[in-house]
Amino acid sequence: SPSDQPHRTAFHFQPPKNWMNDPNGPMYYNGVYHFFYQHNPFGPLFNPQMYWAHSVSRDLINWTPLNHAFAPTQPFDINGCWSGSATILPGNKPVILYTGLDSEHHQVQNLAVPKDLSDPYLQEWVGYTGNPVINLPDGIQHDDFRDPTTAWLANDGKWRVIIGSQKDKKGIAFLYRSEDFVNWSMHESPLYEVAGTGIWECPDFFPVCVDSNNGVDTSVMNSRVKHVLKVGLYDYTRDYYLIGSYTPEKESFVPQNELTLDALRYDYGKYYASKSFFDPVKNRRILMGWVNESDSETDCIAKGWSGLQSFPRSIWLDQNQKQLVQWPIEEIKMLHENEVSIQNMNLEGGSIHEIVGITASQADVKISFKLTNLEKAEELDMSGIDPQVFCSEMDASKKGKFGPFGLLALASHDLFEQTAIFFRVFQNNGRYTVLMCSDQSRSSTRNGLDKTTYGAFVDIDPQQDEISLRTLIDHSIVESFGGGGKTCITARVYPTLAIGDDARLFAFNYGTESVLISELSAWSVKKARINIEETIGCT
Ligand code: DQQ
Repeated sequence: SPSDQPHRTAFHFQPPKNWMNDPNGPMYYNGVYHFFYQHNPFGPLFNPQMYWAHSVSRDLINWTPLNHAFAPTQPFDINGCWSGSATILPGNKPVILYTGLDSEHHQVQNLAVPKDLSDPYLQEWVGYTGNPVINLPDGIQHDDFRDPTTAWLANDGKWRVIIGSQKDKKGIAFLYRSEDFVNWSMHESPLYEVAGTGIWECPDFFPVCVDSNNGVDTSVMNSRVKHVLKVGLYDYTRDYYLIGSYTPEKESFVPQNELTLDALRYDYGKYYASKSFFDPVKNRRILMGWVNESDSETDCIAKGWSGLQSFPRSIWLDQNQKQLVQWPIEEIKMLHENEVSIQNMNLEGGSIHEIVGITASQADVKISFKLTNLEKAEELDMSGIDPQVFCSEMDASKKGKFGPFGLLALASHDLFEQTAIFFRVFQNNGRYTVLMCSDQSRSSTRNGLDKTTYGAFVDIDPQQDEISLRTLIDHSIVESFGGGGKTCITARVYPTLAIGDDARLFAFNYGTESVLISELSAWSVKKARINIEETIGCT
Protein backbone atom coordinates (compact mmCIF):
# COMPACT_ATOMS: atom_id res chain seq x y z
CA SER A 1 0.00 0.00 0.00
CA PRO A 2 1.19 3.58 -0.54
CA SER A 3 1.60 4.05 3.22
CA ASP A 4 4.69 1.87 3.38
CA GLN A 5 6.41 3.22 0.30
CA PRO A 6 9.79 4.87 0.95
CA HIS A 7 8.91 8.10 -0.84
CA ARG A 8 5.61 8.86 0.93
CA THR A 9 5.97 11.84 3.22
CA ALA A 10 5.54 12.09 6.97
CA PHE A 11 4.71 15.77 7.47
CA HIS A 12 4.00 17.11 4.01
CA PHE A 13 0.36 17.14 2.95
CA GLN A 14 -0.68 14.51 0.45
CA PRO A 15 -3.85 12.55 -0.28
CA PRO A 16 -4.07 8.84 0.61
CA LYS A 17 -3.73 8.07 -3.08
CA ASN A 18 -4.11 9.45 -6.62
CA TRP A 19 -3.32 12.77 -8.22
CA MET A 20 -3.17 16.10 -6.41
CA ASN A 21 -2.21 19.50 -7.80
CA ASP A 22 -3.13 23.06 -6.80
CA PRO A 23 -4.02 24.17 -3.28
CA ASN A 24 -7.55 25.62 -3.35
CA GLY A 25 -9.55 27.84 -1.03
CA PRO A 26 -7.40 27.65 2.12
CA MET A 27 -9.15 29.45 4.98
CA TYR A 28 -9.72 29.59 8.69
CA TYR A 29 -13.29 29.44 9.92
CA ASN A 30 -14.55 29.02 13.49
CA GLY A 31 -11.57 27.18 14.92
CA VAL A 32 -10.89 25.02 11.88
CA TYR A 33 -8.45 25.38 9.01
CA HIS A 34 -9.85 24.22 5.67
CA PHE A 35 -7.73 23.07 2.83
CA PHE A 36 -9.07 22.05 -0.55
CA TYR A 37 -7.04 20.77 -3.44
CA GLN A 38 -7.29 19.77 -7.07
CA HIS A 39 -7.78 16.03 -7.04
CA ASN A 40 -8.30 13.26 -9.58
CA PRO A 41 -10.02 10.62 -7.44
CA PHE A 42 -9.69 7.99 -10.15
CA GLY A 43 -5.98 7.78 -10.74
CA PRO A 44 -2.47 9.10 -10.15
CA LEU A 45 -2.27 11.27 -13.28
CA PHE A 46 -3.81 14.63 -14.15
CA ASN A 47 -7.25 14.55 -15.72
CA PRO A 48 -9.11 17.77 -16.59
CA GLN A 49 -12.24 16.45 -14.85
CA MET A 50 -10.96 17.77 -11.56
CA TYR A 51 -12.64 17.45 -8.16
CA TRP A 52 -12.11 19.61 -5.10
CA ALA A 53 -10.93 17.37 -2.28
CA HIS A 54 -11.31 18.75 1.23
CA SER A 55 -9.41 18.25 4.48
CA VAL A 56 -9.68 20.03 7.82
CA SER A 57 -7.25 20.67 10.64
CA ARG A 58 -7.08 22.41 13.98
CA ASP A 59 -3.31 22.90 13.87
CA LEU A 60 -2.26 22.97 10.19
CA ILE A 61 -0.20 19.83 10.91
CA ASN A 62 -2.69 16.96 11.26
CA TRP A 63 -5.41 16.78 8.63
CA THR A 64 -8.69 14.87 8.51
CA PRO A 65 -9.99 14.03 5.05
CA LEU A 66 -13.64 14.76 4.22
CA ASN A 67 -15.78 14.06 1.18
CA HIS A 68 -15.11 16.02 -1.98
CA ALA A 69 -16.49 19.54 -1.79
CA PHE A 70 -17.05 19.90 -5.54
CA ALA A 71 -17.42 17.27 -8.22
CA PRO A 72 -17.98 17.92 -11.91
CA THR A 73 -21.74 17.37 -12.08
CA GLN A 74 -23.52 20.59 -13.04
CA PRO A 75 -23.74 22.23 -16.49
CA PHE A 76 -21.46 24.98 -15.16
CA ASP A 77 -18.69 22.57 -14.06
CA ILE A 78 -19.50 19.24 -15.76
CA ASN A 79 -16.06 19.10 -17.38
CA GLY A 80 -14.05 19.97 -14.30
CA CYS A 81 -13.97 21.93 -11.05
CA TRP A 82 -10.74 23.89 -11.37
CA SER A 83 -8.91 26.16 -8.97
CA GLY A 84 -10.39 28.93 -6.88
CA SER A 85 -10.35 30.70 -3.54
CA ALA A 86 -12.35 31.33 -0.41
CA THR A 87 -13.49 34.69 0.93
CA ILE A 88 -15.02 35.28 4.35
CA LEU A 89 -17.90 37.72 3.88
CA PRO A 90 -19.04 40.10 6.63
CA GLY A 91 -21.01 38.23 9.28
CA ASN A 92 -18.41 35.44 9.14
CA LYS A 93 -19.85 33.81 6.03
CA PRO A 94 -17.41 31.81 3.92
CA VAL A 95 -17.95 31.57 0.18
CA ILE A 96 -15.90 30.07 -2.61
CA LEU A 97 -15.35 31.19 -6.18
CA TYR A 98 -13.94 28.51 -8.46
CA THR A 99 -13.50 27.89 -12.15
CA GLY A 100 -15.85 25.47 -13.83
CA LEU A 101 -15.35 23.89 -17.22
CA ASP A 102 -18.91 24.08 -18.46
CA SER A 103 -20.80 21.84 -20.87
CA GLU A 104 -19.28 23.74 -23.82
CA HIS A 105 -15.79 23.48 -22.29
CA HIS A 106 -15.81 27.19 -21.52
CA GLN A 107 -14.01 28.33 -18.40
CA VAL A 108 -16.51 30.18 -16.20
CA GLN A 109 -16.48 31.31 -12.58
CA ASN A 110 -18.87 29.76 -10.08
CA LEU A 111 -19.98 30.70 -6.61
CA ALA A 112 -20.61 28.17 -3.84
CA VAL A 113 -21.63 28.43 -0.19
CA PRO A 114 -21.66 25.95 2.69
CA LYS A 115 -24.91 24.05 2.96
CA ASP A 116 -24.96 24.25 6.73
CA LEU A 117 -22.96 26.93 8.54
CA SER A 118 -23.46 25.11 11.82
CA ASP A 119 -21.54 22.06 10.59
CA PRO A 120 -18.13 22.67 12.19
CA TYR A 121 -16.40 21.15 9.14
CA LEU A 122 -18.50 22.73 6.40
CA GLN A 123 -18.60 19.37 4.69
CA GLU A 124 -21.21 20.12 2.07
CA TRP A 125 -21.07 22.97 -0.41
CA VAL A 126 -23.81 24.08 -2.76
CA GLY A 127 -23.42 25.90 -6.03
CA TYR A 128 -25.38 29.12 -6.44
CA THR A 129 -28.45 28.49 -8.64
CA GLY A 130 -27.49 31.35 -10.96
CA ASN A 131 -24.04 29.92 -11.75
CA PRO A 132 -21.87 30.84 -13.49
CA VAL A 133 -21.54 34.26 -11.89
CA ILE A 134 -18.84 35.30 -14.36
CA ASN A 135 -18.82 34.24 -17.99
CA LEU A 136 -15.99 34.03 -20.46
CA PRO A 137 -15.20 37.57 -21.67
CA ASP A 138 -15.52 38.43 -25.35
CA GLY A 139 -12.38 37.88 -27.32
CA ILE A 140 -10.83 35.42 -24.83
CA GLN A 141 -10.32 31.80 -25.79
CA HIS A 142 -12.58 29.29 -24.04
CA ASP A 143 -9.71 27.74 -22.06
CA ASP A 144 -7.92 30.97 -21.06
CA PHE A 145 -9.98 32.27 -18.14
CA ARG A 146 -9.51 30.81 -14.69
CA ASP A 147 -8.50 30.74 -11.02
CA PRO A 148 -10.36 33.53 -9.16
CA THR A 149 -8.55 34.93 -6.13
CA THR A 150 -9.79 35.63 -2.63
CA ALA A 151 -11.86 38.80 -3.05
CA TRP A 152 -11.09 42.07 -1.32
CA LEU A 153 -13.42 44.87 -0.30
CA ALA A 154 -12.60 48.55 -0.78
CA ASN A 155 -14.09 51.64 0.88
CA ASP A 156 -16.64 52.06 -1.89
CA GLY A 157 -18.35 48.88 -0.69
CA LYS A 158 -17.40 46.89 -3.78
CA TRP A 159 -15.73 43.51 -3.79
CA ARG A 160 -12.89 42.92 -6.20
CA VAL A 161 -11.52 39.69 -7.57
CA ILE A 162 -8.93 38.96 -10.24
CA ILE A 163 -8.94 36.10 -12.72
CA GLY A 164 -6.01 34.76 -14.74
CA SER A 165 -6.07 34.96 -18.51
CA GLN A 166 -4.17 35.76 -21.68
CA LYS A 167 -4.68 37.31 -25.05
CA ASP A 168 -2.16 36.81 -27.83
CA LYS A 169 0.44 35.67 -25.27
CA LYS A 170 -0.12 38.73 -23.08
CA GLY A 171 -0.67 37.50 -19.50
CA ILE A 172 -3.65 39.25 -17.91
CA ALA A 173 -5.20 39.58 -14.44
CA PHE A 174 -8.78 40.62 -15.25
CA LEU A 175 -10.45 42.63 -12.51
CA TYR A 176 -14.11 42.16 -11.63
CA ARG A 177 -16.18 44.11 -9.12
CA SER A 178 -19.42 43.39 -7.32
CA GLU A 179 -21.59 44.82 -4.56
CA ASP A 180 -23.33 41.57 -3.69
CA PHE A 181 -20.79 38.89 -4.69
CA VAL A 182 -23.30 37.57 -7.24
CA ASN A 183 -23.43 40.24 -9.93
CA TRP A 184 -19.93 40.92 -11.20
CA SER A 185 -18.79 43.32 -13.88
CA MET A 186 -15.42 43.51 -15.52
CA HIS A 187 -13.44 46.68 -14.88
CA GLU A 188 -12.44 48.47 -18.10
CA SER A 189 -8.76 47.76 -17.53
CA PRO A 190 -7.13 44.67 -16.02
CA LEU A 191 -5.40 44.99 -12.66
CA TYR A 192 -2.19 44.17 -14.48
CA GLU A 193 -0.93 42.60 -17.71
CA VAL A 194 2.45 41.82 -19.24
CA ALA A 195 3.03 41.07 -22.91
CA GLY A 196 4.76 37.87 -23.89
CA THR A 197 4.33 36.04 -20.58
CA GLY A 198 1.58 33.60 -21.65
CA ILE A 199 -1.42 32.66 -19.56
CA TRP A 200 -1.36 33.60 -15.88
CA GLU A 201 -2.61 30.85 -13.62
CA CYS A 202 -3.60 30.99 -9.97
CA PRO A 203 -3.00 34.72 -9.40
CA ASP A 204 -2.89 35.92 -5.80
CA PHE A 205 -3.20 39.53 -4.63
CA PHE A 206 -2.72 40.56 -1.03
CA PRO A 207 -1.35 43.28 1.25
CA VAL A 208 1.87 42.93 3.26
CA CYS A 209 2.89 45.19 6.15
CA VAL A 210 5.87 47.47 5.58
CA ASP A 211 6.88 47.49 9.25
CA SER A 212 5.94 44.10 10.66
CA ASN A 213 6.11 40.37 9.91
CA ASN A 214 2.43 40.05 10.79
CA GLY A 215 0.01 39.33 8.03
CA VAL A 216 -3.18 41.28 7.42
CA ASP A 217 -6.56 40.41 6.00
CA THR A 218 -6.83 40.60 2.23
CA SER A 219 -9.04 43.72 2.33
CA VAL A 220 -6.68 45.82 4.46
CA MET A 221 -5.59 48.98 2.65
CA ASN A 222 -3.61 51.79 4.25
CA SER A 223 -0.30 53.57 4.01
CA ARG A 224 1.44 50.83 6.02
CA VAL A 225 0.94 48.11 3.45
CA LYS A 226 2.28 47.33 0.05
CA HIS A 227 0.54 44.89 -2.28
CA VAL A 228 1.84 41.68 -3.78
CA LEU A 229 0.65 40.32 -7.11
CA LYS A 230 1.70 36.72 -7.66
CA VAL A 231 1.13 35.02 -10.98
CA GLY A 232 1.87 31.50 -12.13
CA LEU A 233 3.43 31.42 -15.57
CA TYR A 234 2.02 28.28 -17.15
CA ASP A 235 4.67 28.20 -19.87
CA TYR A 236 7.38 27.84 -17.20
CA THR A 237 5.44 26.38 -14.22
CA ARG A 238 6.90 29.08 -12.03
CA ASP A 239 5.31 31.44 -9.50
CA TYR A 240 6.59 35.01 -9.88
CA TYR A 241 5.65 38.01 -7.78
CA LEU A 242 5.57 41.77 -7.98
CA ILE A 243 5.55 44.15 -5.03
CA GLY A 244 3.86 47.48 -5.52
CA SER A 245 1.30 50.01 -4.53
CA TYR A 246 -2.38 49.57 -5.14
CA THR A 247 -4.91 52.39 -5.34
CA PRO A 248 -8.45 51.02 -5.36
CA GLU A 249 -9.98 54.38 -6.41
CA LYS A 250 -8.05 54.18 -9.66
CA GLU A 251 -7.75 50.39 -9.69
CA SER A 252 -4.09 50.92 -10.35
CA PHE A 253 -1.37 48.55 -9.27
CA VAL A 254 2.11 50.00 -9.77
CA PRO A 255 4.83 47.43 -9.11
CA GLN A 256 8.32 48.38 -8.07
CA ASN A 257 9.88 45.39 -9.84
CA GLU A 258 9.41 43.97 -13.32
CA LEU A 259 7.96 40.65 -14.42
CA THR A 260 10.73 39.02 -16.41
CA LEU A 261 12.00 35.46 -16.37
CA ASP A 262 14.67 36.35 -13.86
CA ALA A 263 12.35 38.29 -11.60
CA LEU A 264 11.46 37.42 -8.01
CA ARG A 265 10.02 33.97 -7.37
CA TYR A 266 8.51 32.39 -4.28
CA ASP A 267 10.65 29.34 -4.82
CA TYR A 268 13.40 28.62 -7.33
CA GLY A 269 12.79 24.87 -7.38
CA LYS A 270 9.69 22.82 -8.00
CA TYR A 271 6.80 24.88 -6.73
CA TYR A 272 3.67 26.15 -8.45
CA ALA A 273 0.05 27.33 -8.28
CA SER A 274 0.53 28.55 -4.71
CA LYS A 275 -2.09 30.40 -2.74
CA SER A 276 -1.99 32.41 0.47
CA PHE A 277 -4.59 33.15 3.13
CA PHE A 278 -4.80 35.29 6.23
CA ASP A 279 -4.79 33.37 9.50
CA PRO A 280 -6.55 35.55 12.11
CA VAL A 281 -5.52 33.18 14.94
CA LYS A 282 -1.87 34.16 14.71
CA ASN A 283 -2.16 37.27 12.53
CA ARG A 284 -0.06 35.86 9.79
CA ARG A 285 -0.34 35.17 6.10
CA ILE A 286 0.20 31.53 5.21
CA LEU A 287 1.33 30.26 1.84
CA MET A 288 0.70 26.79 0.41
CA GLY A 289 2.12 25.58 -2.90
CA TRP A 290 1.93 22.51 -5.10
CA VAL A 291 5.15 20.50 -5.39
CA ASN A 292 4.88 18.13 -8.33
CA GLU A 293 6.68 14.86 -8.93
CA SER A 294 10.09 14.52 -10.61
CA ASP A 295 9.61 10.88 -11.53
CA SER A 296 7.85 9.53 -14.60
CA GLU A 297 4.18 8.83 -15.26
CA THR A 298 4.97 5.12 -15.15
CA ASP A 299 6.47 5.63 -11.68
CA CYS A 300 3.36 7.55 -10.57
CA ILE A 301 1.14 4.74 -11.77
CA ALA A 302 3.31 2.21 -9.95
CA LYS A 303 3.23 4.15 -6.67
CA GLY A 304 -0.42 5.17 -7.07
CA TRP A 305 -0.05 8.85 -6.24
CA SER A 306 1.37 12.16 -7.46
CA GLY A 307 1.92 15.54 -5.92
CA LEU A 308 2.69 17.09 -2.53
CA GLN A 309 1.98 20.41 -0.88
CA SER A 310 4.86 22.42 0.49
CA PHE A 311 4.97 22.68 4.27
CA PRO A 312 2.83 25.74 5.13
CA ARG A 313 4.95 28.90 5.18
CA SER A 314 4.48 32.24 6.84
CA ILE A 315 5.09 34.97 4.31
CA TRP A 316 5.91 38.64 4.90
CA LEU A 317 7.73 41.62 3.41
CA ASP A 318 11.46 41.81 4.04
CA GLN A 319 12.73 44.83 5.99
CA ASN A 320 14.30 46.20 2.85
CA GLN A 321 10.81 46.11 1.26
CA LYS A 322 12.31 44.71 -1.90
CA GLN A 323 11.33 41.07 -1.52
CA LEU A 324 9.26 38.62 0.49
CA VAL A 325 10.48 36.27 3.20
CA GLN A 326 9.05 32.81 3.86
CA TRP A 327 9.48 30.53 6.84
CA PRO A 328 7.95 27.19 7.86
CA ILE A 329 5.06 27.82 10.25
CA GLU A 330 6.04 27.49 13.90
CA GLU A 331 3.62 24.58 14.45
CA ILE A 332 6.33 22.30 13.08
CA LYS A 333 7.72 22.36 16.64
CA MET A 334 4.88 20.00 17.63
CA LEU A 335 6.60 17.34 15.57
CA HIS A 336 10.17 17.96 16.69
CA GLU A 337 12.07 15.34 18.69
CA ASN A 338 15.69 14.29 19.33
CA GLU A 339 17.20 17.77 19.10
CA VAL A 340 20.89 17.88 18.35
CA SER A 341 22.86 21.09 18.42
CA ILE A 342 26.36 22.30 17.70
CA GLN A 343 27.92 25.70 18.32
CA ASN A 344 31.04 27.22 16.86
CA MET A 345 32.47 24.30 14.99
CA ASN A 346 35.08 24.95 12.38
CA LEU A 347 34.44 23.11 9.14
CA GLU A 348 37.73 22.95 7.34
CA GLY A 349 38.09 23.14 3.60
CA GLY A 350 37.45 19.73 2.05
CA SER A 351 35.71 18.21 5.08
CA ILE A 352 32.36 16.75 6.01
CA HIS A 353 30.69 16.30 9.37
CA GLU A 354 27.91 13.80 9.93
CA ILE A 355 24.92 15.05 11.91
CA VAL A 356 23.95 12.04 14.00
CA GLY A 357 21.15 11.43 16.47
CA ILE A 358 18.19 12.31 14.27
CA THR A 359 16.11 10.53 11.64
CA ALA A 360 17.82 11.91 8.57
CA SER A 361 14.97 10.97 6.21
CA GLN A 362 12.46 12.97 8.28
CA ALA A 363 14.18 16.04 9.63
CA ASP A 364 14.25 19.78 10.18
CA VAL A 365 17.78 21.24 10.09
CA LYS A 366 18.96 24.78 10.74
CA ILE A 367 22.58 25.68 10.13
CA SER A 368 24.40 29.04 10.11
CA PHE A 369 27.80 29.68 8.65
CA LYS A 370 30.13 32.52 9.55
CA LEU A 371 32.86 33.50 7.13
CA THR A 372 36.03 35.30 8.09
CA ASN A 373 38.80 36.41 5.75
CA LEU A 374 36.24 37.27 3.13
CA GLU A 375 38.92 39.05 1.13
CA LYS A 376 39.94 35.57 0.02
CA ALA A 377 36.65 35.03 -1.82
CA GLU A 378 36.92 34.31 -5.53
CA GLU A 379 36.67 37.31 -7.81
CA LEU A 380 33.80 36.86 -10.19
CA ASP A 381 31.42 39.29 -11.81
CA MET A 382 28.07 37.55 -11.37
CA SER A 383 26.03 40.15 -13.24
CA GLY A 384 24.28 38.56 -16.18
CA ILE A 385 24.89 35.08 -14.82
CA ASP A 386 21.91 32.71 -14.64
CA PRO A 387 22.25 31.23 -11.14
CA GLN A 388 20.49 27.98 -12.03
CA VAL A 389 22.79 27.34 -14.98
CA PHE A 390 25.79 28.28 -12.85
CA CYS A 391 24.72 25.83 -10.10
CA SER A 392 24.32 23.05 -12.66
CA GLU A 393 27.79 23.60 -14.06
CA MET A 394 29.45 24.27 -10.71
CA ASP A 395 27.77 21.37 -8.94
CA ALA A 396 28.52 20.24 -5.40
CA SER A 397 31.62 18.34 -6.49
CA LYS A 398 33.38 21.44 -7.89
CA LYS A 399 35.78 22.95 -5.43
CA GLY A 400 35.84 26.71 -4.94
CA LYS A 401 37.27 28.99 -2.28
CA PHE A 402 34.24 29.90 -0.17
CA GLY A 403 31.96 27.07 -1.15
CA PRO A 404 30.45 24.80 -1.89
CA PHE A 405 29.43 24.50 1.77
CA GLY A 406 26.07 23.44 3.14
CA LEU A 407 24.18 20.20 3.73
CA LEU A 408 24.17 16.78 2.13
CA ALA A 409 20.61 15.55 2.68
CA LEU A 410 19.20 12.09 2.01
CA ALA A 411 22.75 10.80 1.62
CA SER A 412 23.75 7.15 1.55
CA HIS A 413 26.56 6.12 3.94
CA ASP A 414 29.09 6.20 1.09
CA LEU A 415 27.66 9.53 -0.22
CA PHE A 416 26.95 7.87 -3.53
CA GLU A 417 23.43 9.23 -3.22
CA GLN A 418 23.02 12.78 -1.90
CA THR A 419 21.04 15.94 -2.41
CA ALA A 420 23.41 18.85 -1.85
CA ILE A 421 22.09 22.22 -0.74
CA PHE A 422 24.92 24.68 -0.61
CA PHE A 423 26.30 28.19 -0.97
CA ARG A 424 29.15 29.84 -2.82
CA VAL A 425 30.43 33.34 -2.14
CA PHE A 426 32.08 35.58 -4.72
CA GLN A 427 33.38 39.12 -4.70
CA ASN A 428 33.55 41.77 -7.34
CA ASN A 429 34.88 45.31 -6.70
CA GLY A 430 34.40 44.92 -2.96
CA ARG A 431 30.82 43.66 -3.27
CA TYR A 432 29.88 40.14 -2.32
CA THR A 433 27.40 37.79 -3.95
CA VAL A 434 25.93 34.76 -2.21
CA LEU A 435 24.68 31.97 -4.45
CA MET A 436 22.46 29.15 -3.20
CA CYS A 437 22.15 25.83 -5.05
CA SER A 438 20.11 22.66 -4.65
CA ASP A 439 21.92 19.95 -6.59
CA GLN A 440 19.85 16.86 -7.33
CA SER A 441 22.26 15.33 -9.85
CA ARG A 442 23.32 12.56 -7.40
CA SER A 443 20.01 12.28 -5.57
CA SER A 444 19.23 8.78 -6.84
CA THR A 445 20.99 5.85 -8.46
CA ARG A 446 17.92 5.56 -10.67
CA ASN A 447 17.72 6.99 -14.15
CA GLY A 448 14.65 8.42 -15.80
CA LEU A 449 14.11 11.00 -13.06
CA ASP A 450 14.19 14.76 -13.47
CA LYS A 451 17.34 15.64 -11.53
CA THR A 452 17.50 19.29 -12.55
CA THR A 453 19.69 21.42 -10.30
CA TYR A 454 18.24 24.71 -9.05
CA GLY A 455 19.93 27.92 -8.01
CA ALA A 456 19.29 31.49 -7.00
CA PHE A 457 21.03 34.43 -5.35
CA VAL A 458 20.50 35.27 -1.69
CA ASP A 459 20.26 38.99 -0.98
CA ILE A 460 22.54 39.12 2.08
CA ASP A 461 25.91 40.65 2.81
CA PRO A 462 28.26 37.99 4.20
CA GLN A 463 30.35 40.75 5.82
CA GLN A 464 27.46 41.48 8.19
CA ASP A 465 25.16 38.49 8.04
CA GLU A 466 25.76 34.86 8.76
CA ILE A 467 24.77 32.62 5.89
CA SER A 468 21.92 30.49 7.15
CA LEU A 469 20.16 27.50 5.71
CA ARG A 470 17.11 25.68 6.94
CA THR A 471 16.10 22.45 5.23
CA LEU A 472 13.01 20.31 5.71
CA ILE A 473 13.73 16.76 4.64
CA ASP A 474 10.80 14.38 4.18
CA HIS A 475 11.64 11.19 2.25
CA SER A 476 11.13 12.55 -1.27
CA ILE A 477 11.00 16.30 -0.72
CA VAL A 478 13.80 18.66 0.28
CA GLU A 479 12.56 22.18 1.03
CA SER A 480 15.31 24.71 1.67
CA PHE A 481 15.23 28.27 3.02
CA GLY A 482 18.37 30.35 2.53
CA GLY A 483 19.19 33.62 4.32
CA GLY A 484 16.37 33.25 6.85
CA GLY A 485 13.81 32.57 4.12
CA LYS A 486 14.87 35.15 1.54
CA THR A 487 15.57 32.47 -1.05
CA CYS A 488 13.61 29.21 -1.12
CA ILE A 489 14.33 26.14 -3.22
CA THR A 490 12.21 22.98 -3.17
CA ALA A 491 13.24 19.72 -4.80
CA ARG A 492 11.74 16.25 -5.23
CA VAL A 493 14.12 13.29 -5.04
CA TYR A 494 13.74 9.51 -5.06
CA PRO A 495 16.75 7.90 -3.41
CA THR A 496 17.10 4.13 -3.62
CA LEU A 497 19.83 3.73 -0.96
CA ALA A 498 19.27 6.74 1.30
CA ILE A 499 15.79 5.66 2.39
CA GLY A 500 14.29 5.27 5.84
CA ASP A 501 16.89 4.52 8.49
CA ASP A 502 19.62 4.23 5.88
CA ALA A 503 19.49 7.94 5.08
CA ARG A 504 22.24 10.14 6.52
CA LEU A 505 22.76 13.85 6.89
CA PHE A 506 26.04 15.77 6.69
CA ALA A 507 27.32 19.30 6.86
CA PHE A 508 30.00 19.73 4.22
CA ASN A 509 32.56 22.20 2.99
CA TYR A 510 34.27 21.40 -0.30
CA GLY A 511 35.76 24.87 -0.66
CA THR A 512 39.40 25.49 0.14
CA GLU A 513 38.64 28.08 2.83
CA SER A 514 37.30 26.92 6.16
CA VAL A 515 33.92 28.13 7.38
CA LEU A 516 32.57 28.29 10.91
CA ILE A 517 29.31 26.55 11.77
CA SER A 518 28.23 29.15 14.30
CA GLU A 519 25.05 27.27 15.13
CA LEU A 520 23.38 24.07 14.11
CA SER A 521 20.08 22.70 15.41
CA ALA A 522 18.48 19.63 13.95
CA TRP A 523 15.46 17.57 14.87
CA SER A 524 13.77 14.39 13.85
CA VAL A 525 10.28 15.25 12.67
CA LYS A 526 7.53 12.94 13.86
CA LYS A 527 4.92 11.64 11.48
CA ALA A 528 1.83 13.82 11.37
CA ARG A 529 -1.66 12.36 10.89
CA ILE A 530 -2.35 13.48 7.35
CA ASN A 531 -5.40 12.19 5.51
CA ILE A 532 -5.25 8.79 7.13
CA GLU A 533 -8.14 6.96 5.56
CA GLU A 534 -9.30 5.33 8.82
CA THR A 535 -9.99 8.76 10.26
CA ILE A 536 -12.49 9.73 7.54
CA GLY A 537 -15.58 11.05 9.23
CA CYS A 538 -13.97 10.98 12.67
CA THR A 539 -13.37 14.15 14.61
N1 DQQ B 1 -4.43 23.85 -12.40
C1 DQQ B 1 -5.89 23.97 -12.38
C2 DQQ B 1 -6.18 25.24 -13.06
C3 DQQ B 1 -4.94 26.02 -12.88
C4 DQQ B 1 -3.86 24.99 -13.02
C5 DQQ B 1 -6.46 22.74 -12.99
C6 DQQ B 1 -2.57 25.39 -12.38
O1 DQQ B 1 -7.32 25.88 -12.53
O2 DQQ B 1 -4.84 27.05 -13.81
O3 DQQ B 1 -6.18 21.62 -12.20
O4 DQQ B 1 -1.80 24.29 -12.03
